[in-house]
Amino acid sequence: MKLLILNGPNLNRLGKREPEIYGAETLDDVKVKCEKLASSFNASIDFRQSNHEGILIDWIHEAADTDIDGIVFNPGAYTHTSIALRDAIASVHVPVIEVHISNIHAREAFRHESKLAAQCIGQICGLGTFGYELAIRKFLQQ
Ligand code: CA2
Repeated sequence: MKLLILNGPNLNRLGKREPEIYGAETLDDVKVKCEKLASSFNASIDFRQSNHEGILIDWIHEAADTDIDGIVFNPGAYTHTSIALRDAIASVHVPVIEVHISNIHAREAFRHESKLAAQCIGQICGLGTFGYELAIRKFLQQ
């Protein structure tokens, strides 16, 4: 089992500002946590972050053309805007779980809508970075 963990724009700033919304962990902390969980189930993860929509699209296509079994995707603010990422998810057979650290439904109105969720097998939000672990567990069915 091989999973791709994708992170969108500004998530490289995690732990540096707004800890009341996103917590104190850095993205590296999240990566280490995800790697530990995956390796305890003999699975491997490829953990990536980009601030660029096209790069995220290329990585989704690449996952479909390689041996990736599932994608855990925190698309950042592209969640609320990107038809191109929606189409990228729709264009591959790899299952995707959308993850948000914060509860997007309890925040500003512009964050309530996800352009991507309907193309994903599910959405996890508001549970902090534990959401990444839950999504990994879902793919591993543990
Ligand atoms: O809650 C989430 O995980 C989000 O995907 C985070 C995005 C936001 O645009 C989404 O609506 C929900 C923001 C990415 C991180 O932005 C930071 C801002 C300040 C400090 C650190 C990160």
